[in-house]
Amino acid sequence: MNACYEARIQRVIQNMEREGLSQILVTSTASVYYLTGVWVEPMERLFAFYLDTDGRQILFGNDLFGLQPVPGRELYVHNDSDDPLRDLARLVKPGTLGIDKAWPSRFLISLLQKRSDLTPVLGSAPVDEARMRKDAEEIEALRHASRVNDSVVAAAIHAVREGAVESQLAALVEEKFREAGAGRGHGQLVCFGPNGADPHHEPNSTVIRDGDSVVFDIFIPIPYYWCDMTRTVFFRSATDEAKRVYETVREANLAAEAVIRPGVPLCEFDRAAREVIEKAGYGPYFTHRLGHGIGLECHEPPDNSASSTVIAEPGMVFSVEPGIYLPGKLGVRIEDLVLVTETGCEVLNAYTKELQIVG
Ligand SMILES: [Mn+2]
Repeated sequence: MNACYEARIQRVIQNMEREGLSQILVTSTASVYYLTGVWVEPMERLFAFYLDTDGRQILFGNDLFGLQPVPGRELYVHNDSDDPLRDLARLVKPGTLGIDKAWPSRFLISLLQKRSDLTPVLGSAPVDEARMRKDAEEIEALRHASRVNDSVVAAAIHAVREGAVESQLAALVEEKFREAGAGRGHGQLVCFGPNGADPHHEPNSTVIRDGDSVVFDIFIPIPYYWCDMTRTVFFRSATDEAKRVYETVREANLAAEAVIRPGVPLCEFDRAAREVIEKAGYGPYFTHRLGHGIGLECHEPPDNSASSTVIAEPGMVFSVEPGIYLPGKLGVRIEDLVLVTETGCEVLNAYTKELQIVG
């Protein structure tokens, strides 16, 4: 088995021992991939990876998934006519079993009905904690995805002109990502003017107007690790208020990035950004947390919010994305991904944050 997977398994086993868990079922697509290199989106079928602290590894899945046996990892396949839990229910040990937070209850309840000697507990933490600290391969994949995003966002901003339509710019972004190797998923928020005041506005047939803020929030996995960057520009002109909002958000983004280093709780990064926005009088209009962890999933631990108790450690990657949303007027958000380093942070996005008036 590839050395990086073996190292990750060992890290998860250490986390299990610390938490007093001797066996876990890992079932989220991203977490199984992280530990095995096998990417399966099982939909309604059963897919699970069993791990115990003796290092026993068993993969359970439908034979349609094309799973292959690998030295060091047992494989049990079933087909659509079988009871999918047949082997799993036979092989887990009595006692406490850590269950993935994402495992469907139809499987969990069925397992418990077959095995009254099991005590299920939430068992995602050992893997989630390992996934929070990215290893060298993951960091390289995340850097690559963000470099691609820099060039896609540049192309999208370059395409802002008279007659531009939100959904057409979104389609252009999609096309650029396919060319760059993004295989699945989609994620582009393109918001003109007042539409940008909704942080999750979906691109539609809105046509650009002079003076609009244009928010590009661009996120996609390439091919497994996500990028996620937001830039806001203005079309042809910007009011004094729009410029003031923009500079406040930019200052908030930079203020947060300036205090990111190991040993500091993540809530302080949110505080640093929020203070800038509050001082400028826009506190009530920064309506969401500062950011989210990212990796094999677009949103994953650690939470980067005012209530986050996580302490920053080298290898963590999360977004820094303050915004100000003025209903009926405009939205401005500036988002980078950052990697916590030994001494501070590395901003993975290089595209400029200077105020730009385009078109
Ligand atoms: Mn984001």
